[in-house]
Amino acid sequence: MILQKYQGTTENEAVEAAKRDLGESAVIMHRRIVKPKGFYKLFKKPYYEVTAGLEENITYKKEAKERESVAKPPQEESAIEQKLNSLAKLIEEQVAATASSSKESASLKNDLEALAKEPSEDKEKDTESKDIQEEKDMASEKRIACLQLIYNQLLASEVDETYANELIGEIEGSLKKDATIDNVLAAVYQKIVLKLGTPFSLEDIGKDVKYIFFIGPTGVGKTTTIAKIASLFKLVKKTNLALLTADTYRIAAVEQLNTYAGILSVPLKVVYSASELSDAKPEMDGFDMVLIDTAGRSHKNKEQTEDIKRFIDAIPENEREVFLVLSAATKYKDLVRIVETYSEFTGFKLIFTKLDETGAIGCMFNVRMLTGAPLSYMTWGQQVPDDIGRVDAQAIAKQLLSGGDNT
Ligand SMILES: Nc1nc2c(ncn2[C@@H]2O[C@H](COP(=O)(O)OP(=O)(O)OP(=O)(O)O)[C@@H](O)[C@H]2O)c(=O)[nH]1
Ligand SMILES: [Mg+2]
Repeated sequence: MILQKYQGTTENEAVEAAKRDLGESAVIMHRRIVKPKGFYKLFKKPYYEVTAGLEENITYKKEAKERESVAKPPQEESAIEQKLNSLAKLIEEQVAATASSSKESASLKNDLEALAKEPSEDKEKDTESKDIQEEKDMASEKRIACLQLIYNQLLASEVDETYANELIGEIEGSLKKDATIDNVLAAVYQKIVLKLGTPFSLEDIGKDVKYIFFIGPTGVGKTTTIAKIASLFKLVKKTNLALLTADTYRIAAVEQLNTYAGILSVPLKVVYSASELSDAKPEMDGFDMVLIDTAGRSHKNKEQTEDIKRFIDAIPENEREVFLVLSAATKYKDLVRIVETYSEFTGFKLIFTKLDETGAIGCMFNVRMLTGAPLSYMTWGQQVPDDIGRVDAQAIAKQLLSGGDNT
């Protein structure tokens, strides 16, 4: 893992500097404003600093020699805020308990061995090397106990065993022998943030992309999420947008979106088939963004998913973006089947809804790992437009390490 700090007079400038140096795959791990201290603060303005990370298997343009000098975790990551402090404390206590019991048994073992052995000249030397060995064993025992506890926390957050094992395995292989508990925690935290990746935002879409599909199972919150996103873009960013619905299976569904369209003063177009959607394109010429609602479909019904595919294919790939909306409260086993079905016919970005209904958000990490699809938005309630935000990888990582339900 590569970690590097970048500064700028604005946050954007610092992020740009990171991307210039590490490339587009760089993930922003930490952002802060640095206020100059002491006498110089009178003359210097605060500046922005971002810590950017990059997985080592992604090509980094700097020389390997330079890379070595930056591949250190930043200091502030060793204290990952209050939530992790309690975990660190717990680990310390449990590690201490393990260590003292193993020390007792180790000294008993030593005593027995000493009794069994003939006295010799090398006895002093022997005890010395035994002490060193004992210290080494203790250090590795500490690391193992610490990783075991972190592993348990991840499982409690409902991170899938496969991914928890993979994560811990990668950390175990990269830790220095003298790593402290803080180092281990910071390394796991950073790894999770990197694996979650940079969340996607509609603000990042290319200029050709205009049609935004929202697809997913029934009742996950597709229409509500469209209303939230439409409000943000229309009211805050003043985007010239239109709503379009292909969900004509229930009268109430059109009415639901129509209500939001009325409140926001944006047009709503209803289409009954994929060909009607293609035909509606010229009408959409004047708009910068068209949010498309689709009917909730059972992933088990092939005919229904075919229908969604036809709608998506009615818009050329370079003009569209697809969001797969999933409820964080759905069982992971079901989520696997759902994403498998949709992956068969389209690429997508992930939106997770109903975070207010579950304390264990491991499914977000699992689905991200399973599909490789970028995370984007998450919602945590029924209020339009308040209960939505871009996924915050740092916050998710902290919550995963805090073991769910205690948020
Ligand atoms: N608790 C909670 N409820 C939500 C959230 N998002 C949506 N809902 C509720 O979930 C229910 C279904 O929301 P819809 O937006 O109609 O879901 P949909 O995916 O469009 O449903 P279909 O069109 O029937 O497939 C509504 O009662 C919403 O208020 C959320 O983040 N948290
Ligand atoms: Mg709906």
